[in-house]
Amino acid sequence: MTKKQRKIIRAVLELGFFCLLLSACAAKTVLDDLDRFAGSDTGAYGQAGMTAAQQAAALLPKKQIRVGFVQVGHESDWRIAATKSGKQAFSEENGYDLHFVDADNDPKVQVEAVRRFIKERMDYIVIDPILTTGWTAVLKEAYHAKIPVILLDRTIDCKDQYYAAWFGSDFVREGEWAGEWLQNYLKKQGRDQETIHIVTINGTQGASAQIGRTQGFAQYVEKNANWKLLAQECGDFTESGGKAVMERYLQTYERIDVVVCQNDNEAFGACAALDEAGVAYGVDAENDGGVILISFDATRAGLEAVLDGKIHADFECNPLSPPYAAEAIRRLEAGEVLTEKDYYLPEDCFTADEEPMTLMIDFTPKQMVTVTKELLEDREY
Ligand code: GYE
Repeated sequence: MTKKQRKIIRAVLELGFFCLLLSACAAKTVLDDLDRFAGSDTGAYGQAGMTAAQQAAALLPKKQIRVGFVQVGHESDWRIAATKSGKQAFSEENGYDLHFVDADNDPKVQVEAVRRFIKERMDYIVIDPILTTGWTAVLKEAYHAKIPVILLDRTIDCKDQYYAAWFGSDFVREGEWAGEWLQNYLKKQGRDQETIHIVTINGTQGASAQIGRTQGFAQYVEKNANWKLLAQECGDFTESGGKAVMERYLQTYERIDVVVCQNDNEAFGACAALDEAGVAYGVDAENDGGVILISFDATRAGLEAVLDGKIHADFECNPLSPPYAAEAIRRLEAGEVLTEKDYYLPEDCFTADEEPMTLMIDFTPKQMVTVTKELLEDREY
């Protein structure tokens, strides 16, 4: 081979290598430029359809989606079910790199976690907010960093442009269901003229679940002149909190007819306090003046207590919102636009009554569901 020939071969090889390098760079650019929200001057959520870059990226091997998820804590059975659902929905198998933070009921920890997620450039941020307040500044930061935020469960006071979607429950409606049930139940018992002494054990003060359930039930307190709301203390959605509040109530009030617990764990705490004080409660004791217990969440343990006749009625709050968030992310990744901001999850109202009543609110009937052993076996949480 002559010198000239070798030179030509080297030039061809170099050119080939250069072309390879170029195409690798091009692929990288496609990935880097895969700004899901490119061209959207309305912030993180304004784009419709798939761009050429997105279509090209769809052909490349899938990258893991980095999700920062800050959870309220681990205060209740409901919360444990919600966390389990989140870890499953955002598992490695499903293509996620999940960064999970348990805020242990500390709002400051939640905001700090979100700031860290922004700094670490997560692809998405998922928040179950402890409180409704304190979110605007940090959500603005996420918005300007073009990181979509998905809210689960509790709501926040913040312009809806700062989050992509919310999946959760209608807490006011849950409170109304409880009120409607009690009103009908007392009527059935012929107690609609009797003075009914009610205490409530509220959830974490300032959480939208607490605010909504309180508001919904209050409408029925107003409507029923014979209901006397004695006290509304905070049990922080925990069993120990519920027990401590119930103990105080038992020391303070001579007569209590109804205890409204804003979640199942508080109800378990209330049962423990009633047991210790030797006060009768539950379906069997009721005709002898026993206390009527109402609860929210309808977790497995809660429904077992309904089946045992300890809790009269339990109003479900669905903890399985994370799969909805994962579906929202799938759609955003595909360049689709979410048609709604706020999505309500399906939920039921449970009773041990074999002839469950139909609750009617705003001309919308809600048929209650009787708890059975079979029903419990089929439930996910
Ligand atoms: O009722 C309670 C939990 O935010 C709806 O928080 C949720 C509430 C739920 O700890 O058990």
